Amino acid sequence: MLKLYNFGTSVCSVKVRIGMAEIGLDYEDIQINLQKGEQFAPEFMALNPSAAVPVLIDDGMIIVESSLILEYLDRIYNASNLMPKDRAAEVEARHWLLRCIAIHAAANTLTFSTVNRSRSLASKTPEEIEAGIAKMPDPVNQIKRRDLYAQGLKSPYVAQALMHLRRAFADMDAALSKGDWITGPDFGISDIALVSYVDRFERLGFEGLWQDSTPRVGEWLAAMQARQSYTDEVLGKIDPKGAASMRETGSEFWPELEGIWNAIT
Ligand SMILES: N[C@@H](CCC(=O)N[C@@H](CS)C(=O)NCC(=O)O)C(=O)O
Repeated sequence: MLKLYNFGTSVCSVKVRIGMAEIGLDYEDIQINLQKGEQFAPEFMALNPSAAVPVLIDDGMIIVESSLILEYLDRIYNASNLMPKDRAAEVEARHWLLRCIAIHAAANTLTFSTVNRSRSLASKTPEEIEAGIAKMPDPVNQIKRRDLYAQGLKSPYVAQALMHLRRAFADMDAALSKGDWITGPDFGISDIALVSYVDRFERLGFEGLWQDSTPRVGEWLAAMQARQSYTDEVLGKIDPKGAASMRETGSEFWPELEGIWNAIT
């Protein structure tokens, strides 16, 4: 049986779980609690030295990177039915799978510079925060995390994240002007790959990122949220109290974030 190492609220995990639900794949669900630091356990880091979820195990083969996992599952277990057949649309879909790396980095930046920063500063000592950061295997990710905690929304990583998101939402909106789904008339792998990130921005109370300038993104998100896979893999696996608290805290940052967003072209 497929084994998926994942964590309930992690956007990259949600992405793969939604894909597995859409394909109709059962799996052994192995939870790695990122808040408790279980990603740094030597047994888990032997599977993924980057100390990150998701990790898929298929017949002993270890597969990391959520976009790669999605593409693999669709190809091996779903006759590539989620990949567009049209050549240009397939290139678009593969480009979105690659762009997820920058979009994920943006989700990470906006989560850690706002809600996670507030929570950590309120509940941990500076030494505890630093000890957590020091466990991150990538020294550049450590620098980023320190900066997000030190500067919050004033960090240059925030401007970088917003630059990627401006382009991504504009491209999504343009794509959605031609069809109901990201790569055309058929629901596909790009829709699955993108939804967890956009959903996270909404959960942070940041839907102003698309409401006025790229409204098709919001309509598409609502269509994705109406699918059974979203009900099962997001609503069914996220603590409603935690979700309400994320939105309440995140919304307090929106006025400041909106000012930075409006300055990004
Ligand atoms: N590009 C990777 C990113 C994986 C990643 O960073 N996952 C996050 C959760 S969404 C994680 O496990 N972070 C570890 C941590 O917070 O320490 C992918 O798409 O799979």
